[in-house]
Amino acid sequence: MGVQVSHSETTSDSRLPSLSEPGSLSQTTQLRNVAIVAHVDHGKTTLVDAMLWQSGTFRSNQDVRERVMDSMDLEREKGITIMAKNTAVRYGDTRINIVDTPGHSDFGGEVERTLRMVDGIMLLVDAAEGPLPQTRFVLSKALELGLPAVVVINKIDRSDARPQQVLNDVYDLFIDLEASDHQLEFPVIYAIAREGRSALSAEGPVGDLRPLFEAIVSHIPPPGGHGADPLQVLVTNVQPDSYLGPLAVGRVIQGTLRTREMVTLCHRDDSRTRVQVNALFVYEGLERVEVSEAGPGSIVAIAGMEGIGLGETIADAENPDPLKPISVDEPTMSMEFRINDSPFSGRAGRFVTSRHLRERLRKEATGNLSIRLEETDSPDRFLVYGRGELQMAILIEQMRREGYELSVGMPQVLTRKIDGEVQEPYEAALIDVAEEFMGLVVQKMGIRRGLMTRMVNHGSGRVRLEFSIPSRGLIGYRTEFLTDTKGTGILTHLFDGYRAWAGTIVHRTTGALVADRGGRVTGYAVVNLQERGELFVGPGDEVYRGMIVGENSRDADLDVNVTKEKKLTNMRSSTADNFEKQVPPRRMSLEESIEFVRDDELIEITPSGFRLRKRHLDPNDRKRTTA
Ligand SMILES: Nc1nc2c(ncn2[C@@H]2O[C@H](COP(=O)(O)OP(=O)(O)OP(=O)(O)O)[C@@H](O)[C@H]2O)c(=O)[nH]1
Ligand SMILES: [Mg+2]
Repeated sequence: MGVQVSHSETTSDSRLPSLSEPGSLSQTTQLRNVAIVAHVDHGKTTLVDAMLWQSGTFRSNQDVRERVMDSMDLEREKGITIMAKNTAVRYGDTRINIVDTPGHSDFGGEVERTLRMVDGIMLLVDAAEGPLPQTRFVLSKALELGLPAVVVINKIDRSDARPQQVLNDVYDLFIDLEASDHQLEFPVIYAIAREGRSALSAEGPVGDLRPLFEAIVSHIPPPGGHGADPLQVLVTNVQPDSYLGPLAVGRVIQGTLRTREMVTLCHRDDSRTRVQVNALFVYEGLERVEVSEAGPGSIVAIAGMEGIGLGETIADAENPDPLKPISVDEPTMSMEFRINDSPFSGRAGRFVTSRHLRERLRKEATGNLSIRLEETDSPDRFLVYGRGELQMAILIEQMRREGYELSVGMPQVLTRKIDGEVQEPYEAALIDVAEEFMGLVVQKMGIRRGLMTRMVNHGSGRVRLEFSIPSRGLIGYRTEFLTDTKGTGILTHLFDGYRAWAGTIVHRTTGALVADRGGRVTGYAVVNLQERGELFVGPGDEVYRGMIVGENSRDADLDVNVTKEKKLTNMRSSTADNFEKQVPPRRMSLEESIEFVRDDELIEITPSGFRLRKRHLDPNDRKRTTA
């Protein structure tokens, strides 16, 4: 939980505020723990901004950037939340701990474990888009844990908002997910998170966020647990800290944590270790504030917890009684991570060996419950298991920025064999497009073995289509879908269980243009080759043999010479007009590259950028393996 903290305020603990003094905030009736959950982009982080402002966390003249909780570089660049993060605000006498969560389905694991920290959720739903697959996923997880919800219909300022219908859909969703009677009695708040405004009815006067704060205080129960009981802290995150060592973040379920006291770390494998609480923090706005003790319901960060793992329990020193360890849904896909062994290896990166790669991936698997690492028979090759292409792309991008070089293969789905039948993961895909694109989308989904299960026409010119489709079929489809719908379509999907293997699905119908020798790309070669397909390189770029330099318009690979110089005898014809005819190269993003590569290809990743290549750089090796 990447809340940025200044360590300068750390002082000796004797004068620190205690969270369990009578009359202080720790009286659990004055505490609420709530997670904000929704489908991607429905406005969670924006709403947290507004809650921070209106609870007086910032000075009125303070310069605070938008979506301040999205503090990671990649979160800001991509405009999405990747990691769940904690903050706390005050409303009157009540302290409200809020956990902002990511809405993208690849990061569903973050949400799952976050829900174990809270006593209720704010379920945000876009007033135009309505409940989408991730709304369903997060709500089902919350309902399973017995949590109550406050429903926030957000973005009622949208011109296409249809809050009443959306609310009906939300009720249907609760019923469909078998919510209890109590869970069905959720309060509803209508909001414009971007303006920090809310109301109790869709037509009602829109004021500040007081109705939302009131709904949280009255509908979400205060934490249970007794301060005098043996200690139990559920660890939901472990973050490295260069000053304090590993910080365990979690919730005090019962008992009281005190600095300098001994505790027992109860590990997943039933082993135990005893350590001392070196320092204890709670969240306050965007800061971490040191305290001397913390009671039930507190969300804390604890220093000195060397060796603690995610989902494990910090328990009483004498009477350790561990909680059930947190588990999250199984991964559905894997990707091969290997060292970079291209001819350009080591040019740009600081960490290039298999040892570096293994250590980094191990660290990731320890700190992220939804990522698993498997070693292979080769020390240069690892299998990383996770939930989706975006999750992988984020990990790769982080490693690249940290100075790693590596190469990765095409994402693979995880199959299972059940009663002799090979099964593969399926997704429930939900597509929202303008009517005019429907035909094309249905056709493309059909090619990818998608079966339409439902169609709703809102009468607004847009249709909503639901498909059941092998996860495999969706790999690589997003870019094509956006092109086909001129960027206006919405495509979301959610893992929907294992079913029979659907047979062959053609992932890419085009071949690659492959450099047949190394050197620098010439403008002359570019002009001659661009009729064959689309080039990924431009004049001056350095290439090596076996590197993919473009997409062939035919289905087979083609070896080409992109370094060809014009013959001297042709010198008289102008070289300038060559440049005019040049089509600029297509520079693919990492996600696009991941969608593009086939099984016999790799993406080479370095701090200075990435390239596509054939697994076998030597054309003779390639012929041998395909023969
Ligand atoms: N029109 C309108 N736009 C809003 C409102 N609230 C948020 N937005 C916009 O919706 C977009 C997504 O907002 P975020 O707060 O990042 O959404 P999020 O739910 O945190 O997204 P993830 O964390 O990636 O799942 C941003 O462009 C916001 O400006 C609103 O009330 N009305
Ligand atoms: Mg967000």
